[in-house]
Amino acid sequence: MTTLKGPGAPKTYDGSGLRIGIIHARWNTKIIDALLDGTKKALKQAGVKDENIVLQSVPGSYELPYAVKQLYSASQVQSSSSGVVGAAADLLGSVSDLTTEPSKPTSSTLNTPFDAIIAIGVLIKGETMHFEYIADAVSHGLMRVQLEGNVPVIFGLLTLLSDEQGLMRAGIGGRGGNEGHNHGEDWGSAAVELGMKRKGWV
Ligand code: DLZ
Repeated sequence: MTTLKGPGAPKTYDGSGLRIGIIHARWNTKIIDALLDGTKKALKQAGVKDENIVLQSVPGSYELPYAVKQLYSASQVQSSSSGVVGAAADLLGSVSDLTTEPSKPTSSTLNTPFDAIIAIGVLIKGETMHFEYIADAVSHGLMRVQLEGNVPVIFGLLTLLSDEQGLMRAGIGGRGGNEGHNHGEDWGSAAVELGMKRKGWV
């Protein structure tokens, strides 16, 4: 059944030839983790291979635009060099420094430019103006990165007025038996569609 809101009936794409980067903030981890699950589920359903999904994290949403830009630049430099040497290796090292996760990009996972990058963050409004400043800066920053870098950047930033809004949008709500909808699934599908459009295949 189609609903009034949302991206409409999903289109089917073969994402098996795509490389997708995901950068997520670590603030509000429970919601982030559910969104990541939804995102990866949609990517895999579209055929994107595990080894072509590179996951990185940053402390908070404010760091997302820089991290997306850096990850994409590193993959571009790497693809135009004949190996992980010189400047490419230096850049790769600085990208790896963005996270403490064990699954850092390696020479084998960062060998062609990404077809799309998904930026995921969860901002929850507090008592101060922090929320407004970060939401505005990140929205504009991500748009700049995608237009100036010529790479699709999927806007996975939830700007929420309450925890409950976040749980519902991550599909882990629960009031009245309604768990909500996991927006990560939409972001994964959007990344595949835009990745294909970037390649000019559709
Ligand atoms: C400081 C801050 C606050 C108050 N709230 C959030 C939030 O709800 N979601 C989020 O992703 N990040 C938050 N941050 C952290 C900032 O995004 C950023 O990491 C720090 O200000 C350091 O630059």
